Amino acid sequence: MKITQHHIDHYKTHGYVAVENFLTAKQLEAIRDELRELMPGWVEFCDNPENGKPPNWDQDGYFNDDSETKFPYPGKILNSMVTHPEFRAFAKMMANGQDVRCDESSLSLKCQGHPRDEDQVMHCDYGNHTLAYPPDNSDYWQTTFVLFYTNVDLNHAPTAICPKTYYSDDYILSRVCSRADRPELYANEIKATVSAGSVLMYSHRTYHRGTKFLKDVGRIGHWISYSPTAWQWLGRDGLSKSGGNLRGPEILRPWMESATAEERTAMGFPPPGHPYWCEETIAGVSARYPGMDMTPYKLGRVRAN
Ligand SMILES: O=C(O)CCC(=O)C(=O)O
Ligand SMILES: [Fe+2]
Repeated sequence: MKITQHHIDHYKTHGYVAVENFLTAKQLEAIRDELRELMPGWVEFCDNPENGKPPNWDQDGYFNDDSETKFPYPGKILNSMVTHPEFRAFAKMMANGQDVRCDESSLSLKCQGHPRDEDQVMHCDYGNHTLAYPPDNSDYWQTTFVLFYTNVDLNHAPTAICPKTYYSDDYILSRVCSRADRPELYANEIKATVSAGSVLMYSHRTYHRGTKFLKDVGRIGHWISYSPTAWQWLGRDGLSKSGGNLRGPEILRPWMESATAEERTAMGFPPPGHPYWCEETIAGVSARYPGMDMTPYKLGRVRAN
């Protein structure tokens, strides 16, 4: 386990924590190989700006649901980061032990001059992760994990975070806080400088912001969010849209067929043993995903009966 009690305590007190070297060197290299295929030129540029900016470096796919920045990815290892057992366990612990599911996986690739090279205002991420408001009640807590696949020092637009202790007495948290209104949040921010392979974790009740690049360099981060499954107003992305319909490509099937039942559940699929599973649904899902091993759903039915 890379996430230790020390990290858990820090997260609970401050609303965030960075876990250095969360990935092994081997995992990191495998991910970077996938990224080299998926987004040609980005790893090379981020590692060494003398290699020049990647093709279409100024195009931003982060907010485009159909772009290659979104789950599922063509390879195996990036997908396995999204359903990482430590992320699931941590998010579940923060949500008071409830079941959780992943509701966002977005690769964030940016560099100096990029449309998202910006000095953001302090904010909480709940604007696009809940229709309502994140109360100070852990039944509703959502967690964001940011894996960095390239080094982030002060020049690489580190995410700035204001520890929770500076606003724990606030009655409600605003989505955004301007520098003029809350100078102390900015004065006490901490820049999350980390080495490639580290993960930054923050809650949706944690003020943070993106900062500007100070040099002509780039950064690759992977934003992965988890929410309790019980509340329908939580969550950012639904996966069904990647399943293809009469129009648009089907990019979901290879992942659906190769994932474990646990990984599928983490992405919002009905878990084994759920009342959803009956003869008809097992046959229908199996027809849709011929390569899926239906055993866990069949066995779950037997156990539930
Ligand atoms: O890119 C970053 O470091 C932070 C971005 C961010 O917080 C946001 O866009 O909500
Ligand atoms: Fe944010």
